[in-house]
Amino acid sequence: MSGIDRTADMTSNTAPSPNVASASSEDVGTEAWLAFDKVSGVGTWKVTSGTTGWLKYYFGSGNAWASNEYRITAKAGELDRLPKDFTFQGSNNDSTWTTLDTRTGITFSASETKTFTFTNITGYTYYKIDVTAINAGVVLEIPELGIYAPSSGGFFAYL
Ligand SMILES: [Ca+2]
Repeated sequence: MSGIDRTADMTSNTAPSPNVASASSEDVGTEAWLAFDKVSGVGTWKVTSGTTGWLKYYFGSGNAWASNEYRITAKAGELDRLPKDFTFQGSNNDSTWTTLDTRTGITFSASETKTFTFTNITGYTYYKIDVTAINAGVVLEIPELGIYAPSSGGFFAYL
């Protein structure tokens, strides 16, 4: 079953509503939403400093997707800034998080999209990638993150 990127084409951290992008830190011009703007070559999320951090996406109240896949897309350069060791987590209250996938030693080639799949049938309104190491650079950066759910049967509206 092929998945679909369920994130919106974000134009700010809070648009289009009700989607919200946020991060552990973000520089001016490299805010969280730029990892969800569907453009990998220019817009990118970057922390203010350091090699660790998290990037979070909220689908809005009641909009719980049962994601079983996410994809990270690299730019043409600065590949050493991308996540090497990280977890992918889901939540429905932005407080209690469930680790859905754990990766170590990941590397990227220029403009590559890497797909990470895992087993999950629970719907979550919040997802985040929590990065604990990058490859060699001094600052963490994610050009594009897609949060995928199955093309059918993946949506759970908790009312
Ligand atoms: Ca982007």
